Amino acid sequence: MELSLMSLYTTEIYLDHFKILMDCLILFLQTNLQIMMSLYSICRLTKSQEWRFPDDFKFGVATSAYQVEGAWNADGKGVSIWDTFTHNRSFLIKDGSNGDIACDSYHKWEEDVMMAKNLGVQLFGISLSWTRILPDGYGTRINQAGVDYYNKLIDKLLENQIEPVFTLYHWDLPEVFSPLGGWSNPALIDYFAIYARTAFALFGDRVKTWITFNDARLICQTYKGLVGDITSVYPLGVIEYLCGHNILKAHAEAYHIYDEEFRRTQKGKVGITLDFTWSEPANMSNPADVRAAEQYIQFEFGIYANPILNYDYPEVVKDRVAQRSKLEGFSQSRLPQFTLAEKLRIRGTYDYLGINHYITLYAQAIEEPLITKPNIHIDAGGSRYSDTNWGESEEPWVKLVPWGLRPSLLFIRDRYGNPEILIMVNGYADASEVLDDNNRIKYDREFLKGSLQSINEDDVNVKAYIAWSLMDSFEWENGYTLKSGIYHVNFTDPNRARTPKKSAEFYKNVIRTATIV
Ligand SMILES: *[C@@H]1O[C@H](CO)[C@@H](O)[C@H](O)[C@H]1NC(C)=O
Ligand SMILES: *[C@@H]1O[C@H](CO)[C@@H](O)[C@H](O)[C@H]1NC(C)=O
Ligand SMILES: CC(=O)N[C@H]1CO[C@H](CO)[C@@H](O)[C@@H]1O
Repeated sequence: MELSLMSLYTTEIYLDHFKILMDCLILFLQTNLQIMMSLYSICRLTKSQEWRFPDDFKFGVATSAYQVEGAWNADGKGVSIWDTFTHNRSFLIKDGSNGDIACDSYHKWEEDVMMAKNLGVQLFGISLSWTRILPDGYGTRINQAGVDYYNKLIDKLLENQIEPVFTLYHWDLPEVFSPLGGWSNPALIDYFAIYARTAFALFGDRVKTWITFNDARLICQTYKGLVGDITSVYPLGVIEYLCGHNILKAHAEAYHIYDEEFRRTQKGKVGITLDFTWSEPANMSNPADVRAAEQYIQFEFGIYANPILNYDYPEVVKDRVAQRSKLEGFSQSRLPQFTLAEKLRIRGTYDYLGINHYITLYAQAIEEPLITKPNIHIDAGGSRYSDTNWGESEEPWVKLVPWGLRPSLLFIRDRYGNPEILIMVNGYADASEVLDDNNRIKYDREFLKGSLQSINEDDVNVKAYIAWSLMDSFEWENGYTLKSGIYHVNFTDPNRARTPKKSAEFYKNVIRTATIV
């Protein structure tokens, strides 16, 4: 009995202890849960702050005239080199197609604006068709129907609180200049100046961001913006330099026209958009590879950036072309020289810099090639390759290498005094009609992160991200086989129906929250 009482008693004591222990444990867990909860929210906050864009950061989408407008000969539009090229040399276009109708944006512009509005973008990048405004290219007369088209578009954008960003030249040169050798002919500088002045005068009351040229390198180093069959007719290693020389001068003229005649009243900004392919030394500890990478960057980017953001062509470009030209028997360098007055006129002609970044390549030193035909790639002196481990898109040249953007932006910061930068064209291309474009989302997310890291950690002055492209369009020599759009376009449908892809929802959320989600 005693014993049983005793055991009862002890059991009770044990139970009490147990209860106290349990209470303790619960209290312990609760406190820790609270600590963990607050730690979690702090972590989440820093995490989201980390991926949050500054308040003044702007997002946009872009298209270009020949790629979307169609209406190639409507209402008095003149003929451009891309009209001629696609009509007369359709065998050079992957699917034999052309931009005669394209996305039919000449008629469907209102829907385009609504798509941009649905995404919530602050910026809409378009290019003007030179021959829609000045049909003969020379500018002897203005085509009012073309002017009306851009006026309607601008007004609709502004009505929806979207700022237009206008590129003057996105490769559709008036055909009349083709027999003159395209941009290799300095006569084009004056005609471009007339066109630029006309555009500023017509639209500059409402358009505040101007880009003179989209991608000088692609204009000059491929046939894209020169004349139809440039590669077969013109000596490589000569024409690229003549073309670049004239484009730099034409850009500077347009800038000065804006500065002297329009800036005071219109208060806008003028810049140029350049392509930056990042070249990474194949072996960082090998000085020859480091040099090869630097040379590639200077031949592709510095050759255009340096005269504008610094002064004259980069030394290494001048030296190497002069040296090789001499060995080839040229009496002077294949790279034309700027006069002192020209260097000064080009220097500083930017309010910001537009950057197109698509790819990264490894650069490797090679033995100095033997003297053969002049070639800008040989002038650059190196070889490049991409890593087979890099994620590939359906178009083999577009690799998923997001880390190349940051060093490109750092290069600009360090060499050119941290100018304001707009990331203009940066988009993933796939070859199939997918609406669930998960690869595009992955690509965009990584590049947006790269942009944000550059802003937050490197203090690079990136002010905007303009995604390429609002919708699938005519992708130059790839015709309609490459798809870069956030919206799908049905090119077999006479109505060119547009459908948002999955990436539309992604980009919309990024813009709405200014956060990479
Ligand atoms: C990189 O270059 C250094 C210096 O030339 C050399 O010692 C090293 O072996 C190279 N590394 C590779 C992986 O080739
Ligand atoms: C594209 O449009 C054509 C013609 O209207 C239609 O037959 C086809 O189903 C459409 N394709 C898609 C993917 O919507
Ligand atoms: C032979 C030929 O097809 N010529 C065409 C070249 O392109 C221009 C512009 O589109 C047409 O007007 C020509 O008929």
